[in-house]
Amino acid sequence: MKQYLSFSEEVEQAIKKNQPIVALETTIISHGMPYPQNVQMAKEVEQIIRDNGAVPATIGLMGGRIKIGLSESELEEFATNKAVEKVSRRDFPYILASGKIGATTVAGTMIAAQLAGIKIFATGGIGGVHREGEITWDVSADLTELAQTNVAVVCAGAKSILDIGRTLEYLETQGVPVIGYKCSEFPSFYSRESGYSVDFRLDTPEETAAVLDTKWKLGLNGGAIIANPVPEADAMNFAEIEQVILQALEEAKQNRITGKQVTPFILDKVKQLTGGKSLQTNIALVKHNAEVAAKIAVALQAKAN
Ligand code: PSU
Ligand code: MN
Repeated sequence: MKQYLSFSEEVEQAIKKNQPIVALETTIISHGMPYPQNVQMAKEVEQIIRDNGAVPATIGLMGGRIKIGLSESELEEFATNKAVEKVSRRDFPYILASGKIGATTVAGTMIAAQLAGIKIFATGGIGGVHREGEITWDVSADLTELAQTNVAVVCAGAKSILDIGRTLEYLETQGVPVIGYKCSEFPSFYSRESGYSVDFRLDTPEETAAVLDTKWKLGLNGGAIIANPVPEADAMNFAEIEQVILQALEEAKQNRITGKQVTPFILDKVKQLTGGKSLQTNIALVKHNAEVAAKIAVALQAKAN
């Protein structure tokens, strides 16, 4: 297994010194946002994690290796190279064996983080059960990964491009705790509300770390969702975004978009239809998640040291 991993100097030092580390994904860079906002966001998010006492480890696949921690030029590569593939669980063997460049999704990043011994991961939103998933069977591999891999995902909930109700039901079946960080309602990415409740509300990094520590000490394998709503000032109106999403979903259907293209297609449409406002909200919530994730990583590391 070790032959497939390669660590940046910063992350290697952090592991040696038992410092808290936060994993970050690359699909959000290569398939989730346009250039140059994507690479700017990636660098800023890393700095926010450092400013909050942890070490960032952005994860991606290159040259047959799973890279844990990327240099600035590697981040730039993920942000600009059109050949970057989107990598979930099923894609690892092909991308690594062929030496292609691959950006990890939430599922892919969880797998790599677990291999590297990293417990906390910050992102924007998770994939889930798509609307009309009962017809298409489009259920993100993020959910099955959360069921089995011991990494906590700090996110702003799930986008309402998804069927949030069915997504939460699936997580319940698979035993994945959905924790509201300073909130009782599950957030829907662009907005702070969704109409659905979280399972447990926690208000501090220490309480959150205690729950995670207890889960894994009990041997209850699998991840957890730490749902951290977008800051009030950056939030979008729930009803307004719903109209945009309905239009984006309709266009995806008309264009017969399927498989791994669905999520990137819809994200791009939403961005176009909101005149870039959704991108601003997206960046703000990722930064907020990075800050909270770093604080939780610090609290969790304090339990281990
Ligand atoms: N949701 C977002 N932004 C994203 C993604 C989801 O708001 O960039 C990405 C994440 O990498 C997530 C993936 O893991 O899309 C889910 O893709 P799919 O639905 O194909 O599993
Ligand atoms: Mn899918």
